[in-house]
Amino acid sequence: MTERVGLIYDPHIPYHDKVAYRTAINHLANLKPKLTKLVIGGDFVDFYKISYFKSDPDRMPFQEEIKIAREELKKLRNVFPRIPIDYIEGNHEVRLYAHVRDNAPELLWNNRIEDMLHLGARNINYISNIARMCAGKEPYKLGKVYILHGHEKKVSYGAINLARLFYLKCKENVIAGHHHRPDKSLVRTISGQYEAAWTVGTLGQLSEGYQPINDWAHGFAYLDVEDCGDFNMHNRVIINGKVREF
Ligand SMILES: [Mn+2]
Repeated sequence: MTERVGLIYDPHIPYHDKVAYRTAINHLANLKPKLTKLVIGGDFVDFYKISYFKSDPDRMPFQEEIKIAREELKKLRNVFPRIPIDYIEGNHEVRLYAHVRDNAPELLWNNRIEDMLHLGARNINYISNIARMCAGKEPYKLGKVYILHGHEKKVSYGAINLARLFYLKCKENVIAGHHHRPDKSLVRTISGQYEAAWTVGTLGQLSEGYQPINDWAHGFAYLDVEDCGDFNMHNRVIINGKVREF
C-alpha cells in the first residue's frame, strides 16, 4: 500500500498567511487518494514574544499566540480527524525550551511544548530530530527520505542552490523547510543510485520586518511512499492563490 503524507512547513502562527495556509490545507484535504498521514514540518508556532531577538511591543502577548496556536491545531485535527499527525520541532518551537531554560530552569519540567499546545488532547505526536540524533537515533524518516525542519544543519540563509546544499550536508534523500523557499536537486551516485533533496515553501507571511526583501514563496508538499520505501515527491507552490507544481 502506498502511504500519502501531507507536508506543511513554517506557518509561524499567529503570523501565518491566512489565505496561503487555508489554500494548502484545503488542497491536502481534497486530494484523491486521501492523505494517510500529515506532517507539520516545524515553525508551526512563531513564539515571537519569547524570541532572543528584540520584539515589537505592539505585537500580541505570548498567551494570545498560544491560544491561537491551540485553536489552529484543533481545527487541523478536525480537518484530518482520523490520520496520524506528526509534528516535527523547528527552531521556533525551541524558543519555548530556551526561554524557560534561561529564565526559570527550575520550571523546565513543567513547561513542555506538548502540554502547552495540548498536543495530547489532539493526538498529535511531537518529534525533535535534534533530541533523536543526540540519543543516537536517525532523524524522522518516511520511506527512504529524511524529513527535517532545516535548522538541524547550518545551511547559509543566502544559499543560491539551497536544495543542493542540503543534499551535500545530509548526503541522502532529504526534505526540509525553514528557509521559506522551494527548491530541488537530483544527484546520481557512482553506483548509479539517484538521490535528491527538496526544500518546501512557507505558509507564513512573505514580508516580515526582519527581512522584507527575500525570495520566499508560499508552498506545501505531499509525498507518496511505496512499501519498498521508494517515493514520489509532489512539491507545490501557491502563486496568486493558485496551487502550482514546482
Ligand atoms: Mn525555521
